[in-house]
Amino acid sequence: MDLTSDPVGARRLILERARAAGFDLVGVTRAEPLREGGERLRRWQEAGMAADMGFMHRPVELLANPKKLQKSARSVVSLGVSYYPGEHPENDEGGGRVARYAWGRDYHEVIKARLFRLRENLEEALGAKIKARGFTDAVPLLERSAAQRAGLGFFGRNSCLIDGDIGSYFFIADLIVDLELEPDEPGTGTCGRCTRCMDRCPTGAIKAPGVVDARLCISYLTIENRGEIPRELRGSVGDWAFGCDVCQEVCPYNKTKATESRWPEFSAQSGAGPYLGIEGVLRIRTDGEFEARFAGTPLTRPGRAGLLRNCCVVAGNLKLERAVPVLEDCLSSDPSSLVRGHAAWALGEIGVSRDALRGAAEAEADGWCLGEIRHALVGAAGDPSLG
Ligand code: B12
Ligand code: SF4
Ligand code: SF4
Repeated sequence: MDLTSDPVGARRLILERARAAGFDLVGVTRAEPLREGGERLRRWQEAGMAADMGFMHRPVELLANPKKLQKSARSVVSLGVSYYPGEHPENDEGGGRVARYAWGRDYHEVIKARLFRLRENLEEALGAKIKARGFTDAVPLLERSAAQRAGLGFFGRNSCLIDGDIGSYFFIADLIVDLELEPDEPGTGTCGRCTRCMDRCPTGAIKAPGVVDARLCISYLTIENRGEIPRELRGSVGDWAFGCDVCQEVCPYNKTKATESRWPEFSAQSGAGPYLGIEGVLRIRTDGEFEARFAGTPLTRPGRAGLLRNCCVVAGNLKLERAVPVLEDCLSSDPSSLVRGHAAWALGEIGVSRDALRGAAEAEADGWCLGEIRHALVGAAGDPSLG
C-alpha cells in the first residue's frame, strides 16, 4: 500500500509503529518554524541564561526551524519515552546523588538505535524510501516546543514538558520526515495554582514560570559547566553529583503519574545507578580509568575533572570525614587545578587537614586554586595570616 500521499493513513501507521517500538508518546507537527518557542529562546539568550553552552548560543532561526535540519522536511514526529527508574533510596551511605535520567545507559545511543530501527520498519511498511533524520537531545532544535506542538504535553512552570498520564520523566526524540502527515493538536494542561518547583528549587534558578537560568541550575553546574562551581552556590548543590531532579520530584504530576520505564537500558542496574561512591570517583586520576568506569553512560559528559569537582562539593556538603584521605590526595596530586581547588574547599568545609592545606599552598602554582586553598584555611579555623 502506498501511504506516502495519504497524510491520515501515514500518520496512523507511524503512531502504531512508534508505540510498537516502545515509545510511550507520539505526535506529529508540521515542519514549520516554532515562533513562540523561538521568541522565548531569544529572550533567554539575551538575558545571559544560556551561560557558556556554545550550542545554545546558535541563532534562534536555526534552533526554532526544523527545516534547517533537513531542507526537504515536511513533518516532525515527536516521540517520548519514559526513563523513570524509580525513587532514590535514602542516602545513608553518603553517596553522590545522580539524576534519574542518568541512572542507566547513555540515552543518546539507546534511543538512536531504536529510531534507526523504527525508520527501517516504516520504510518497509510504507513500501517506499523516506528521507528521515532521527535525533534526541544532541540537536539544534527546540525539542520541547516541537513536542508541545505535536501534542506530547504542556509546559510546566519548571519548563519541563509534562504529560497528563506519565508526568515529566521522559526523553524527547524526533524523527524529521519528508512525508506529509496529518498534524496533532498542541498539548494542553496546566499547573493550576501550584508553584512548588519554583519555591523548592535549591538555587532559585526558576526565574519566572517556564524560565530556567542555566547559570544557577544544578543540572548545568554539574554537567555542562566546564569551570568551577561558584563558591556561593556550592552549598545549595547538596548531595547532587550529577544533574538535579528537585523541580520534577516535587511536581504533583510525577508524584501521582510517574510509572517505571519499560526500557531495561534505563534501569539502575544497567548503569551508574542512583548514587556514586564518592571516594571511588575521587580516586580516578586518568581519563582512561574514567572511560573504563563510565563509558556508555551519560556520566562521561562533564569529563573526569568535572565529575571529581562535583564529588568534592558533595563530600564538603556532607562533611564526609571518611573521604578526607582521598581529598588530601586530590589536593596534592590531581593533575587538574579544578579538582585540587574543589578538594581544598571540601577539606575547609569538613574543617580538617590544615597541614595538608598549608603544604598545598606552598606548592600550588595555579592562582585560582591558591585562592581556594587560602579560603579553605581561613574558613577552617579563621587563620587570617593565610587569608
Ligand atoms: C540546554 C538544555 C538544558 C539546560 C537548560 C535547561 C532549560 N530549561 O533551558 C540545562 C543543562 C540546565 C538542562 C537541564 C535539564 N534538562 Co535539558 N536540555 C537542554 C536542551 C539541549 C535545550 C533546551 C532549551 O532549548 N533551552 C532554552 C529554553 C529557552 O527553552 P526551554 O527551557 O526548553 O523552554 C522551552 C519551552 O519549555 C517553552 N516554554 C516554557 N515555558 C513556557 C510557557 C508557555 C506559556 C509557552 C507558550 C512556552 C513555554 O519555551 C521554551 C523554548 O522552546 C534540551 C534538548 C533540546 N534540543 O531541546 C534538553 C532537554 C530540555 N533537557 C531535558 C532534561 C531531561 C533535563 C533535566 C531534567 C536533566 C536533569 N535531571 O538534570 C534538567 C531539567 C532542568 C529544567 N528544569 O529545565 C529533556 C527534557 C524532557 C522534558 N520532558 O521536558 C530535553 C528535552 C532533552 C531530551 N531530548 O529529552 N537542560
Ligand atoms: S534542575 Fe534543580 S537547580 Fe535546576 S531548575 Fe530544577 S530544581 Fe532548580
Ligand atoms: S511543580 Fe507545580 S508548578 Fe511546577 S511544573 Fe509541577 S505542577 Fe507545575
